[in-house]
Amino acid sequence: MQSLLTKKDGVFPSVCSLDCPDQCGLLVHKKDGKIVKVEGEPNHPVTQGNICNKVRNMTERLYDSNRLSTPLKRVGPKGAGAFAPISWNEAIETIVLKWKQLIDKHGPESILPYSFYGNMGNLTAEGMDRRFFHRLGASQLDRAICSVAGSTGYNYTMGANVGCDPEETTETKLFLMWGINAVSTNMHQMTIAQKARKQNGAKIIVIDVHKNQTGRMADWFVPIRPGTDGALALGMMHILFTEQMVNREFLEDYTVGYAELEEHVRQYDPETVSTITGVPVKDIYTLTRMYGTTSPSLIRIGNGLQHHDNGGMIVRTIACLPALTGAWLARGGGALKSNSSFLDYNTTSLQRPDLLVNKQTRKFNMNQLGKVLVETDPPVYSLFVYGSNPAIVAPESNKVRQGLERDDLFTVVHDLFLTETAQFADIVLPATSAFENLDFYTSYWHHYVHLQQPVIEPYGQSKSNTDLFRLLAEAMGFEDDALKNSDDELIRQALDHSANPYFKHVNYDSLVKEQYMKADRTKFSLKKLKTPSGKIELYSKQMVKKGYPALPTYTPLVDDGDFPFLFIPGPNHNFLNSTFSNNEKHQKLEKSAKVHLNQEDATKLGIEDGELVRIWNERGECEIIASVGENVLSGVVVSQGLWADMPGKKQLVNALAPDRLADMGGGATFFSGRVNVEKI
Ligand SMILES: Nc1nc2c(c(=O)[nH]1)N[C@H]1C(S)=C(S)[C@@H](COP(=O)(O)OP(=O)(O)OC[C@H]3O[C@@H](n4cnc5c(=O)[nH]c(N)nc54)[C@H](O)[C@@H]3O)O[C@H]1N2
Ligand SMILES: Nc1nc2c(c(=O)[nH]1)N[C@H]1C(S)=C(S)[C@@H](COP(=O)(O)OP(=O)(O)OC[C@H]3O[C@@H](n4cnc5c(=O)[nH]c(N)nc54)[C@H](O)[C@@H]3O)O[C@H]1N2
Ligand code: SF4
Ligand SMILES: [Mo]
Repeated sequence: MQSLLTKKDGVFPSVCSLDCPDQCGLLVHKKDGKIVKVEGEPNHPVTQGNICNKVRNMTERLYDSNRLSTPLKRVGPKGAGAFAPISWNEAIETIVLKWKQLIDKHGPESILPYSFYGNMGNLTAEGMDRRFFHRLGASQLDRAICSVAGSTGYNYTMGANVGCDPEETTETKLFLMWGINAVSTNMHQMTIAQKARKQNGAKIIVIDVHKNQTGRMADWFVPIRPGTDGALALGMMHILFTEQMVNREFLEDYTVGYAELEEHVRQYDPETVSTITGVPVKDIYTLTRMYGTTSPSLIRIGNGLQHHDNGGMIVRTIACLPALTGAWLARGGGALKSNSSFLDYNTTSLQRPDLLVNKQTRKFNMNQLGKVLVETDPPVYSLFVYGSNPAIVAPESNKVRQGLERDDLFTVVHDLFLTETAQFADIVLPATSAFENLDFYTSYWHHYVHLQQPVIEPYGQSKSNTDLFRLLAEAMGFEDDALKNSDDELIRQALDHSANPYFKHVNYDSLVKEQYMKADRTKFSLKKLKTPSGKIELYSKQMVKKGYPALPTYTPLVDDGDFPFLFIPGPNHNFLNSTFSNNEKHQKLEKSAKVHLNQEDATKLGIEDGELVRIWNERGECEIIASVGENVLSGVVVSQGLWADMPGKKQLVNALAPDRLADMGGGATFFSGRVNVEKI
């Protein structure tokens, strides 16, 4: 492979590294060895040259004057942000010395890695780091912050993360965007839906708690009370059965338990469901009749609706709907939550769990970082953060902060910026951007795997995650070959995966030639799903074994106290989680943090549009500008964006979010917290 680094000027293929389903093909324009422009790759079969505003402005972030270029050590109190540059040698020696002392005194489980998908490259996010921490014997991290509750629920019904091919949704006639803010978070699904609307009269229905940009673009916006979507889906099943809109042949051939389900959903009559969900009875009928009589129909299941106490069961339930109508049989029909199973690669070979000697090594759920740092005994004495910004993104942020402030906690952060988490670090290490690394990427929405070749040299003294962990392994004296493998070798090992029938034709050499390759979906069969029965499981014995009801069932949110409002602190359009929240360009595009309130509620509280309000509960408080109107139901408040606190601005919404775990997979419950709101 000829290195792109030797060419100082030109336009080079690339891929977006961010944690976004679209995984766009990019073209990177380079001049004098620097990136001057990032645009969409017009030939990319799915993303077709369009990219979001965030990434069109990526050069501002890459060359932001605040980007880290050297390692730093803390020279003031924790959290004060006083740091001095040091050499890589000193940084690595300090870490290794401290870790060896901790291991001698408290064992390796006193060290905890904390990471997520700030860069979705598989080597970067879950490659050499996993090998290193396995070999170290560090405490393990359960990476449950994003989508695991819903995936677990979906898999009870469908067996794996398999859904409709988004490229086929050009033929879809009815889109149910369910708990997804697709205009901001999956823009190409929205582009396809709008094209289908124009070309074949497709309809777009949005079911959400907030009439945001996606809701405003819909043909019909259906507002719903948070955490009640399972009941709506069951009410739809009730009508589908009673009005004979089910496909009995499909149910017979492809599912398990439809007779039990038919009996079971009698209790979810439209009146009962309307009382739970706040959706009017006539709307439940209209919605169901449209769904029951339009083909192909697609339910695009979002992440928002599973960030709830009952998120697993909600997704498990919604995932049953397309089986009732047989929507799966039509091109562009069915459901799409995640398609990641089509692109499963060899994680065992990449991550090498065999390097972990003590299989009983303790494991902590990343959603409870505050609790882990403050309450765990024996304590965690060292935290190593990379590819994540827990001071902002983790729930119960006041508790997280209390943990990060501990004097006896040795914290290392590897990032491109001095994030809010890095402010609390003892040692900060500069990270390369994705454009500086070799890696491969697998989308969780479309069916393509991409190669990223390094386009530019590392910024300043920054190092990639894989280089960093190879360096740490050497400094710790670990001799294992697995910790010396090059990035090339890691990719070859990961792509060698005959167990995935959709992926057999993909290998490193072909990927180098092609740049991106599609999973072979022809190997997919609805009759050979990964459920125990191989069929779509409307009735699940597996769930009974785990203590859940066998049939999809409405479960309410957990009681979170008496505060009057449910609080939904969602992401925003111009940031990606907290990424870009520190870049001036993106802050300007977003203007300011806002909280949406219903007009009636605001009037009662004497709050006017544009006024600063205080939002609080027993976990914390924020002060945010109110946006008053009809975009949320009474009793619901919605904020957008993971902003950091700034001088005079308390806007860290996760100060209010609960760290309870969802019903399945240990998922996060960001959107199930109650708050009070008052005028300041
Ligand atoms: N611009 C941008 N794009 C992103 C991200 C970002 O931060 N910014 N983040 C990326 C990541 S990591 C992820 S996981 C995805 C997330 O993207 P999405 O899957 O779109 O998830 P959210 O935006 O969290 O929530 C989606 C919608 O769910 C709604 N919602 C909340 N609770 C409920 C409920 O109980 N019922 C219903 N029906 N709706 C509800 C919210 O109002 C919101 O409109 O986006 C990715 N893309
Ligand atoms: N209130 C609320 N909280 C949420 C959510 C929500 O909707 N509402 N969404 C949740 C969800 S779905 C998710 S996925 C999480 C996301 O949480 P995080 O994964 O923590 O996401 P980011 O805030 O984007 O932080 C990623 C960090 O990785 C850094 N980074 C990027 N590339 C690299 C690299 O190559 N190496 C290293 N070492 N660092 C790198 C970036 O600079 C950035 O600081 O947030 C969760 N938190
Ligand atoms: S953030 Fe999403 S939409 Fe934007 S360029 Fe990256 S993959 Fe495409
Ligand atoms: Mo996420």
